Amino acid sequence: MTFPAADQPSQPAAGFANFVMVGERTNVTGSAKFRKLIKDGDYAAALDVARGQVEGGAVVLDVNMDEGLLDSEKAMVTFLNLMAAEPDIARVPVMVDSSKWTVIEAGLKCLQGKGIVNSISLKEGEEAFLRQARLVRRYGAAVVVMAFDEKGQADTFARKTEICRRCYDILVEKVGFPPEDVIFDPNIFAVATGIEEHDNYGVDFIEATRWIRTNLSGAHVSGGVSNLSFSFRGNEPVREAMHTVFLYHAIQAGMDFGIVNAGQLGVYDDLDPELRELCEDVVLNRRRDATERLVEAAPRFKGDGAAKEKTADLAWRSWPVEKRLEHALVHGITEFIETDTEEARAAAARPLHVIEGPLMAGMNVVGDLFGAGKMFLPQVVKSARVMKQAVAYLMPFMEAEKAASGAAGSSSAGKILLATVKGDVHDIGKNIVGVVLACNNFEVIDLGVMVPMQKILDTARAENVDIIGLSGLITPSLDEMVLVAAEMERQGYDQPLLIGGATTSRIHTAVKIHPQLKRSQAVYVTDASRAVGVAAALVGDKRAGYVDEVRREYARIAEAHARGRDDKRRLSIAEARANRFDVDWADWRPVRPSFLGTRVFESYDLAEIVRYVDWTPFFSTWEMKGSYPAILDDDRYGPAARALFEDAQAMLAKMIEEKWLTANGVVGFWPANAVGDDIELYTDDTRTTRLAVLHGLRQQIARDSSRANLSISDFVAPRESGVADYVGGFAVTAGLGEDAVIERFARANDDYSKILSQALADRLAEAFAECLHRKVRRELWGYAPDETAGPEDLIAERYVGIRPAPGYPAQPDHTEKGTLFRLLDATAATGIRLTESYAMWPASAVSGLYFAHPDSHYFGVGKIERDQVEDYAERKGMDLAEVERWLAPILNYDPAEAGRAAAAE
Ligand code: B12
Repeated sequence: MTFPAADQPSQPAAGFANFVMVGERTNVTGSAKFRKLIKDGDYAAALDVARGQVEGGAVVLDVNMDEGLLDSEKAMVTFLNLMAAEPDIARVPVMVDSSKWTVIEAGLKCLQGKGIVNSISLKEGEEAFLRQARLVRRYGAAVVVMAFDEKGQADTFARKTEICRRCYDILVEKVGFPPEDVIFDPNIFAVATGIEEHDNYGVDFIEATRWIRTNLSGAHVSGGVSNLSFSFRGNEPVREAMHTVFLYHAIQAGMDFGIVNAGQLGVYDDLDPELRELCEDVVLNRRRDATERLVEAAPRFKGDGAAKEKTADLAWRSWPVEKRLEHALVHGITEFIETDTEEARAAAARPLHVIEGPLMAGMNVVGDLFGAGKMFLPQVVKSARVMKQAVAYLMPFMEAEKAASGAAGSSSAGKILLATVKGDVHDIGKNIVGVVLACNNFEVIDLGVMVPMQKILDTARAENVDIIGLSGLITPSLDEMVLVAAEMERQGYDQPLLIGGATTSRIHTAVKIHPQLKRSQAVYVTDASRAVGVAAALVGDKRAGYVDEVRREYARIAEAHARGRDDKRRLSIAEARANRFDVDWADWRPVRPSFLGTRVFESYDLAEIVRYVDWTPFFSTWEMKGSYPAILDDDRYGPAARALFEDAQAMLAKMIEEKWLTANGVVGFWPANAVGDDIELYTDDTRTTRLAVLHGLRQQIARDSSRANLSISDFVAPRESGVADYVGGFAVTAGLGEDAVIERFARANDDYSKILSQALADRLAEAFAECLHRKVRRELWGYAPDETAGPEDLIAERYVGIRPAPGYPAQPDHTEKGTLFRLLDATAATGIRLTESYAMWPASAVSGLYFAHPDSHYFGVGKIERDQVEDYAERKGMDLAEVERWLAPILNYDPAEAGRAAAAE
């Protein structure tokens, strides 16, 4: 069952997209007002209650007429028939709610569209449950299933999940219910009651929700939210905050329906921070004294308490303008920046003085705090956003001044050109570096991604830059960087060259890039924080000394590298093959995938994908090392990590709700067998016609027979075994639309949101790969139909099978993506394109293979020798030199030297 939740005009809070709000006010047991209206027979006013719920954002209306003094059946029929006649209410599906089956059936008969029955349960045993379920099914309605069995209502995680699993199996297997028509209600109970056993009720519900959404495929989760805050009756602000906080977390865990008072829900981000934390402590059972603290604080928030807090927050608005600008910069507040900048400008002799005076002074404070480890990257990027908006405001004044007098020009620390090299699409890292450098008064010219060498060089000359900085994510970019360096030398450039990005390294810079430059110097920079120090050293008067130091260091590295290569004995490819990974193929009965060929997944549900996000790398993108969720409570990073995470959740909710991004994917399966180190794919099960060949590289590190020399082909049954094996492939992206989002934020001078959106799109791409892989294992290939691994297990890779990607250590050859894309017809199917370096566009994309064998595992090919490369080139039908270029980072020899030696023989 699907509901247009995302189309609703008023989504109440961040994190609420795709959440179906079920209006609860048309329930005589829950609303005294509605009860009175129905009892009095005032159906016109009762209809207004329904209308109010719809206007407040309810997507489904719960209608309940269970009142002792009422003829419930008659009241239900009358009200539903009246609702059906009101177009603005009739479009909303009805949840027929009653404990009496006769009332439910009477209600179902009135409904024109698909209805929902609330509820059935195992309370009276399996037989009654089956009977009711079959009737619901006959009416084509969806059903709410309470976590209630013969023993009573489920209150713990174990009981909730056990009952839901039992109901699910009965409904899906015995009654033939479509799983998406099953909505579980695992019971929301009151917390903060003062009874210790109740403290974990919120967590039990949230965790049971997560479990249901992961393990009971297709089913939904709902709950009556107002029960939660029963202890705070009479204090609406606190109740509202508790509901908002609870829903915020429950929805992230997968709760997608909720019976709530649709008109009264707060916005998570807008809650008073203190109240939010107090409520969160209670709902998430984070501290033993959580209830006490909330009870104690609650009266302060009843009435005008919150307003007082707000006034205190704004005390800084009365400070002198310089202090206000500093405060705004340090705290990343853009709200008043134009007013304050204008005030400073009006008082200054020249607009430039505002930049060089209070704004730079504020940024220096930011820089010092960052340097001292008291501010973290996300906060600094937010500060940069404030600075950028202030500068943008001043720009027209400075231009006017320049036009009038020919003056102006600022004293920047230096001019730096940044570019992601040709063939590479990724630029988060570069963007972060750009922001951090700009915060430190460097003028940054960012040429973006996929920048051809000559454009880099021409711009550097035209703009007379002091430094050129190159970025790259994938290994083919390394070679492109070497080419840029060689060309810089040939064309007479003497600017220092900064090298950065995930795939670059000090060794590669020292061994491959540094030797290209005689006039200038290449310097490898690990991260954004270090970029400022390096750039400052390269433009300052101590440049010569710094360069000498780098040169000495790189010479040492190059020597050590050469020694290491000679020392590390490698096996010949024949020896390595003799020590291949041994699988007893006679015992292996591969599962045939549910289809052969490809299947396309268009506009995949982002809300579903979000559940698979691994947040740990998200924090490392922002230079916060530590795993999620512990990082949120980390002594050092905790507050900054939490603020960042909140921003991320808020943006994610918008991304989903407003459909900023589209996720497309394609999956394929083919009959396959290994032939030597390659894997042959066939057109059909007769295995007579070859469709394609996937090429494997084998580890050549010297090993004894206790550990094999691996190749990906070892995980597929060899042709001679006669075993009919299969291989899968996939390509996914969550980044269609990403460019427009980035562009929008760039135009608004909002680097923080720009980088945040990129980092989220990357997380979604990886999560999409994870989510589809799970679907593959359980359904599409179906070799692990009973797998119960939840998202945490997926992150820890606790499942059978692997999905190695071309470029990852098990298959470092990016050109294999060409074959994969042809097999999947990936560009037509998903919109993902390959660049000349085999990077994928949009940047947030992942592609790879699927192997199902239980022994298959990730590994790194490591360095390889020329004998294998020659053989590989022949198998691939490519020139040796070309293969050597693609595999340059893993060659255990210098192709030029080897070529000379071979020619001399
Ligand atoms: C997250 C991630 C992804 C994300 C997004 C990428 C991203 N955000 O960078 C997704 C899931 C989309 C992805 C996809 C792929 N990835 Co990936 N990915 C990573 C991972 C785990 C982290 C990279 C990251 O985000 N770091 C955080 C950012 C902020 O850091 P950064 O870009 O390095 O930038 C910092 C510094 O490097 C420096 N810096 C960067 N640029 C510059 C420039 C200058 C001038 C200076 C001074 C400094 C500087 O400052 C930045 C800020 O501190 C790395 C492994 C790793 N631990 O590095 C693999 C990794 C980069 N990925 C890899 C690969 C192979 C891929 C794929 C090709 C796999 C595939 N077949 O699908 C695709 C390619 C995507 C494409 N569009 O073509 C390989 C690349 C090596 C290789 N053999 O090519 C890596 C190294 C993994 C590995 N061990 O094999 N990946």
